Amino acid sequence: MGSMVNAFKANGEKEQDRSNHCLPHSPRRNASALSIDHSPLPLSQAGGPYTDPDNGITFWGYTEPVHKVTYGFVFPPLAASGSPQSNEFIGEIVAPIATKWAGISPGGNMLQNLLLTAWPNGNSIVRSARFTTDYVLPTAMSGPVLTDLPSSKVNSTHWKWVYRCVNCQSWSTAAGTRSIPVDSFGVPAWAWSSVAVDSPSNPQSTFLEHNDFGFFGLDYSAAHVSQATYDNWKAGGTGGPPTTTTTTTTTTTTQPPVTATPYDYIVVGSGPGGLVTADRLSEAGKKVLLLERGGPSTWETGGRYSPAWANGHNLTKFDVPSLFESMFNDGNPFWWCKDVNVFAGCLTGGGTSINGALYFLPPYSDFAPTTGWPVSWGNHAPYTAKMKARLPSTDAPSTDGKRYLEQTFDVAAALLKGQGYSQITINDNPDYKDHAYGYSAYNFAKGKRNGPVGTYLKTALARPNFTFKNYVYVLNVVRKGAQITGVKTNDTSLGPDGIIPLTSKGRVVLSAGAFGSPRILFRSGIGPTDMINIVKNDAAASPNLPPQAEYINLPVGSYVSDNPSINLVFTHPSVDAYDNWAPIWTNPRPADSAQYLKSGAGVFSQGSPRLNFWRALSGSDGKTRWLQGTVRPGAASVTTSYPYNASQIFTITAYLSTGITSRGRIGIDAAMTARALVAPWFTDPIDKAVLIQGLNDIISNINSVPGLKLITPDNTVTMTNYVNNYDPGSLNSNHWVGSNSISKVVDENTKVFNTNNLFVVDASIIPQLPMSNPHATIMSVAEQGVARILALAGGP
Ligand code: 6FA
Ligand code: ABL
Repeated sequence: MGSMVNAFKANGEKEQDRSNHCLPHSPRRNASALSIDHSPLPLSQAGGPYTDPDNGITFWGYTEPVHKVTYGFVFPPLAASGSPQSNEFIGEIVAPIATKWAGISPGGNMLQNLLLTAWPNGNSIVRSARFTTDYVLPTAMSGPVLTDLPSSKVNSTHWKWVYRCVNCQSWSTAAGTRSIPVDSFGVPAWAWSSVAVDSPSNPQSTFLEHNDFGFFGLDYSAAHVSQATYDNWKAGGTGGPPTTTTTTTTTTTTQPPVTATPYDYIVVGSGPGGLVTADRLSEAGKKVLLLERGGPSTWETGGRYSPAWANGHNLTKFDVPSLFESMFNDGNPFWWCKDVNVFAGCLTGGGTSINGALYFLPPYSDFAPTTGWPVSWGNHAPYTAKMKARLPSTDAPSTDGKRYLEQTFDVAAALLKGQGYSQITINDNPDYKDHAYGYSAYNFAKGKRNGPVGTYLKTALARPNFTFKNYVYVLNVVRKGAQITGVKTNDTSLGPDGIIPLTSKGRVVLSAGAFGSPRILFRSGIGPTDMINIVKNDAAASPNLPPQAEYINLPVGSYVSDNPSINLVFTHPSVDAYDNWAPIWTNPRPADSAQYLKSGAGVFSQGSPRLNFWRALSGSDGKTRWLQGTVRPGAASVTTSYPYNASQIFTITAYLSTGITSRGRIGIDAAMTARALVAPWFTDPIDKAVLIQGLNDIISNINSVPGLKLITPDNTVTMTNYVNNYDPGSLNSNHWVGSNSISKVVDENTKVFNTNNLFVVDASIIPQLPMSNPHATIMSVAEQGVARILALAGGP
């Protein structure tokens, strides 16, 4: 692809690239997210004060451990209450020379934020303030005035940019004024690249998207010095004690000792796996504690992040189905996990509170012995039936029973019929997955997101033996050899050192997701040696590891899969691209929002997908692989040489699913960020060949549908080249499974091997990709998993 102007969002990439390469996250902005200030990030990611020996300036900042770049800030004194804050700060970026450019967003997210980027050019630093409202290359930001301070330099090992930034604490955006939270806690974001910018002498140079990014917690309220000290530093002066303006009074009152309540079961994570598990355990009368690192989501759970147009209607972003697409272009997406470098929901409901809500009952093949499930799991249907009874699906979610915005359904149905597909009601016939299509099925009810939060969590919360806590980050399990005695959290009000104990026969169930559960295991001394060594080298985490003789070596993080997926973008004159969903949060079509507010009906009661289809394909290795397709109005990116009508675009995403043979690996880096160490897509070239075949089949009869036009790829690119040149990170489908595969890391009762009382129930135990978007399969797995845990002797 080479360098290009629109480098943050390179041509041919699809939406998922945001998850891997841009900054999808940001700190909170509303009441529910405020409690993130309770530091849900592991301590190892929190910054603090340090003095730069070159200039004597005391900065508050952080050296991220992977690329070893330091980002620091220092502010003038906080204004007296009621007065406006000063609008400047001094900052620095100190980077090893391998850093070809680095960037910092003090506000903590890429969109709508002050972004400072810098790189070396010969012996000088070239830098700029930039801004963007979308995940594209940020461009010059008007307002900020940058002055380089004298200690900026480039030498053979490092470059350092020390700067004063004026008009930089607050800035205007189309959505109002944004500010750095100078009087409280913030989560700045950094971006890093090993690829040089296109024209290093030009501050406005284009450059390719960052290779890496991350976050750290910073107490901005502490990062202030006296005006005299600040004035000295901003004028290039050095040294001087940092006369802090905040005086801390040490209280001598002794707090009463914290007492901890023991539980029969501690479930970690309130995603689909954790909610089913916790509900069923509490239903059985056990004393259950469910811990969730994030905050509330839907209105019913206490979430209050609502669009202005729904004021007074008790509806949040997580309630209104059509707001799904706005998850990806919000300036303050506090719901993404900040220490997982792909999309993952860190809030009540986990992924099910932010996902597309496609809900497909698992076919028999999801649990067939050939897929890696133990034979004893073969009779799985009763568990799916239990789930279906609790959470029914609907493919006509509007409260008036009508379907809306169905043009893409009609066009895609015409195409598929020509290839011998039959229309079915998808969840009436879960095993019919070859040449079948139907209306997209969702977990919505009464015009709103429902999922496990609206069902399982609700019944659990009604029981006196069930306790749910938000904003509690589980760092590790506490264990003595094989016996788990409790969990260590970041919340010291819950027990001495944040440790919550188990009752004598108690058990812990990890449901922290395909990235979160492996990380907890590594931090508990369970996993491959290289991962435990990373924990050992982390000053904050290492003291919590058990003695080395008690490490449990298991392939945690291996055998990972996710669907490789490719977007095809089309136009058709009948299609309403629904403004590509862009205005739904701020400025929706008035008739549609009014209809929804009045009766829960209309376009707003559905997500974005309109049609799903499946077929089987055979590979040159004699194996069968299934392909799933999802059709939706709009598109994340269009690359075409054709003129086209943007109001008529729609996307078919093709996912390769059950049967894929590629596998990857999940692990942590030195910052304890969970990430794919080996990407799971196309490690077997036959997967790629089969997907290309499937894509070619999808468009094989395109000329039989009058007016239908494929615009991405266009006729200058063959399908094979389109797939070959697809950004690898963009193949991500957010359907990660397998990092604690059953029979490899957990036994057939979901118990972690070589432990007495530690279990995992979430996407991570699924040994092979399910047929469809996975959350229904995950919940149904949890139904069987928790039944087995309850049946297993020796428990509470
Ligand atoms: N799946 C579907 O079936 N249909 C869809 O339409 C669909 N769409 C999406 C989607 O649009 C996006 C953007 C994403 C990211 C995923 C989608 N998926 C879809 C996938 C589906 O949501 C996931 O496969 C599913 O949620 C995974 O379920 P798990 O139970 O395995 O894990 P989660 O990540 O949902 O939940 C883990 C929970 O643990 C979170 O709430 C997290 O905050 C919490 N947690 C993690 N670490 C923790 C810790 N250390 N301490 C306390 N809590 C922790
Ligand atoms: C899923 O299962 C996928 O994980 C999501 O990626 C997908 O949504 C939903 N279901 C709905 O089909 C897409 C959005 O439609 C895009 O707009 C978004 O950019 C993309 O997810 C991000 O991965």
